Amino acid sequence: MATTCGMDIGKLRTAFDKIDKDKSGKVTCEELQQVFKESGLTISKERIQDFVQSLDTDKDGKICFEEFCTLFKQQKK
Ligand SMILES: [Ca+2]
Repeated sequence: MATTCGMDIGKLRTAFDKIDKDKSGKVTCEELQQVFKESGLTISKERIQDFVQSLDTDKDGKICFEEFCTLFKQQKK
């Protein structure tokens, strides 16, 4: 069974799909900012771009599902 450090991959997928509003399979800075806004958090575009860059291992400027999963792997340490 596929798990990511104890996290259910299905739950991660659900969370990812929620952020990925246009279902492109990749999360953009704009989509992330929208999610934070809906949560009542105002985070500057610069900070979101830094965050995306820190996860963006293939440097396409977007977060794919695989990159999204590494966020949870890193947090476990
Ligand atoms: Ca990427």
